[in-house]
Amino acid sequence: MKIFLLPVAIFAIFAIILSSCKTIAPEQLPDKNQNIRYNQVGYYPHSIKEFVVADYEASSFQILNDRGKIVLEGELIEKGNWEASGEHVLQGDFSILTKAGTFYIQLNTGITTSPFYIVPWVYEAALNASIKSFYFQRASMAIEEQYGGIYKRASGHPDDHCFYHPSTGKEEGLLDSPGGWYDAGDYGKYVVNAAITVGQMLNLLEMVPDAIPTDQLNIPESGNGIRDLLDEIRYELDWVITMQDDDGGVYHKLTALTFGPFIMPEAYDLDRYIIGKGTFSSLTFAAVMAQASRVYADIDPAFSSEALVAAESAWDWAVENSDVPYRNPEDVVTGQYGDDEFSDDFYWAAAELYISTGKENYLDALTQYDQPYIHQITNSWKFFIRNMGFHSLLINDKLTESLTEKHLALSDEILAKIESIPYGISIDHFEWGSNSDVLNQAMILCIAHHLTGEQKYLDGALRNTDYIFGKNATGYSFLTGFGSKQVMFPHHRPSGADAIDEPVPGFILGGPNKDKQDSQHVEYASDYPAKSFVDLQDSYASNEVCLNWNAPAVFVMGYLEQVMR
Ligand code: 9MR
Repeated sequence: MKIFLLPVAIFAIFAIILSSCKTIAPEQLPDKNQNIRYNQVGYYPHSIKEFVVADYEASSFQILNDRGKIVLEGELIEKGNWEASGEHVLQGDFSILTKAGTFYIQLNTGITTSPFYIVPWVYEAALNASIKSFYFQRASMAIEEQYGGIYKRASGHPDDHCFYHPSTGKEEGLLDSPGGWYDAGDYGKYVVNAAITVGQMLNLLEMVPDAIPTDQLNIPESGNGIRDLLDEIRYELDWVITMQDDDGGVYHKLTALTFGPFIMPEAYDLDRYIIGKGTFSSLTFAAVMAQASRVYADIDPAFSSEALVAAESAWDWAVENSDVPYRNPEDVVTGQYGDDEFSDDFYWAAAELYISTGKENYLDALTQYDQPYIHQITNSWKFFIRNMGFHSLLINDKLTESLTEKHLALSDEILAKIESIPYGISIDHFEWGSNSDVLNQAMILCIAHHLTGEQKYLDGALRNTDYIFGKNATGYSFLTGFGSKQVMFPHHRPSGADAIDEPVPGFILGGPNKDKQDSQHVEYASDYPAKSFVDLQDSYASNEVCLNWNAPAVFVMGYLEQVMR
């Protein structure tokens, strides 16, 4: 018995030490990883383990443990030049090292990386932080010290007396629309981005019901017997549902007329407006509410029924008002999230409503609004909508015969792309929010793995996730608070205004963006698309945080934590 318990105890102590380790700010570390691009958080014992050596001459590498002992040696492989980064790329592969521990990489020239872990729970802390980041985004609520630690703050944006902008079709009155999450680095709340964000995370819970069961993330609802992820999502849904008009139509957003300065939520004094009402917001609302009606059916039947009624009335409104695009009115400059092509939005809403109700009219709508089985990267809040429909149908065993084959064909295309790019990742085209493109493709691959059990899809998802944590042309880890080369100045109002050096942890940054829409405010160090990133607060086009960039990170890490342990 004792012999059996000892390794378990050592393992548990190791886990506690690791999870309580404070991540080290980059200036405390020697700048060791300029040329070696690797997953700075680490790798699972049984995952593929690759790294890249960029623009640097070396021929072999060693993996050393934390006592400096060489545990593995290997050759670097020539991968050619990558047009997107302008770099000459070599690759190292130490997948055969399956031992748990702390390790670092050393090249034959002597340069080394910082230490990283190989452990079965390698993404646990990053996953928990990426969920907790939604808590830090809560509007209309103070972040108490007992939950937020040094990131405690007062409540802001009560949103209990919001004016109707004329674009809503209303001329008078006020809307009580409190709660929900701030969208990003700004303090706006946008229905369409809320919908895709929540939808992606609910997808995971429908696909893998045991994923992310924790009720111990230290949010106010922790310990209530409902997993924290569902409590956190509910905080958003309770706001989203307030955005429905009496006739079923859904308002587009709740923001001020302009973006305010970098101040804390409680210092904000701009008037808040309910703005726009259209087909896009109504359909994405219908989709996510229909999905929520299933996921919350057992834990809150009353909310579940309310959500389904709301979803069907939003759908009915959209059928009657099938072409009402949203564009910012002249006096509004906050995020637009506009769309004027609705067939994919009808498709997602029909898919969720069909799964939830089984009604023929929604099945017919799936045929009427049939979509090409593609993944159009960039602007995922707009273009990933059709994929949301495909994924929910597949996950809920509907139309699987026709969809599975197409999903796998798309996944194989993504794998072929990974093979073709020297960095072993799936994108070479970088626009605003490119990190979410990488993660959305990892999500597609996770679903392919779920459907088939084939290792190649899991490997693809892992390789893309390595990109997020440092195996990229910037060398940054793109999750705040994690990695040895961290982003310190995200475009995130509380992080900029709270007088704490480290940004609020758990946020995925936008990532490299060749279009550099903010270049009048900041100077980028490189013109190469894959390097078009700068860690400056003013870089909203490369260094902002956003809900729909975190959601696929939660999906992917939640899935990996489930299948890789
Ligand atoms: O993520 C959005 C990106 O795809 C668009 O190109 C960009 C410009 O319209 O807007 C991004 O979304 C921002 C939103 O409009 C307002 N909140 C912050 C979002 C992230 O930058």
